[in-house]
Amino acid sequence: MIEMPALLQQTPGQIRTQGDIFSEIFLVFLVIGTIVGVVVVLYTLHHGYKYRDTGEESDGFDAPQLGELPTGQSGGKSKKLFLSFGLSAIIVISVVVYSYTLLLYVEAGPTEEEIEPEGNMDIDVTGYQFGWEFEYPNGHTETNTLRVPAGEEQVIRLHVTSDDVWHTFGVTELRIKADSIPGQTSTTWFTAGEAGEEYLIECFELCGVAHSQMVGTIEVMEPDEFDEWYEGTNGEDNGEDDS
Ligand SMILES: [Cu+2]
Repeated sequence: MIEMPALLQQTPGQIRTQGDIFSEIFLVFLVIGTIVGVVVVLYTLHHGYKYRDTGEESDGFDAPQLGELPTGQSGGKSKKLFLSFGLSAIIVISVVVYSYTLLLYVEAGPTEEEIEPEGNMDIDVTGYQFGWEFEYPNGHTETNTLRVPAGEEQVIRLHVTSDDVWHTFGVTELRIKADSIPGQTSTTWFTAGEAGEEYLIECFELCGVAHSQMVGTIEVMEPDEFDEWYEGTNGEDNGEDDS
């Protein structure tokens, strides 16, 4: 969907996670910010030195006297000003367009072509005071533990809502966060990665006395193990991962 410089590209076939995207945006901003910062500081120091007060008449340079107002610039200098404004505008607009394009991808998630045929699982998440309920496509529900199959092309889509007050579902390690608001559904997604991993789920919206205990775990299982577990759950639509 998005063309990236070769340096920043992922291995082909691998889905770019939200973590990848945010690290990349951070890196790009860091590099551009460093370059711009170095140029501005060097330019300032250069001028500070070039136009320093040496006590003698410099050739052709008409330094303002104390109390004298600068009369403005013309010719070459206004061109320089125009150029610097132009360059800044180009840099800022490019960075805005670039981040916005990536954030659109973060919102939408990988496209159908990027995912394996059965690599898409929709899970409903409901926040309540004080915990998380997960409902699988077959109707099976779990509290505070979200079991998911491993796999870099296994995309888990979460549809998050709330039963009572405002909460926010978030997993720092996966760089995902979604509002949990009664009457509304917000969506986020992740790929679980390797089996055996565990991620901490936390509530990121102060929601009451036990807000800090409103935690859960994402357990990443071997796909076979997951299928076995999932088929044993008491839903009506056993064995089907996609709804
Ligand atoms: Cu909460």
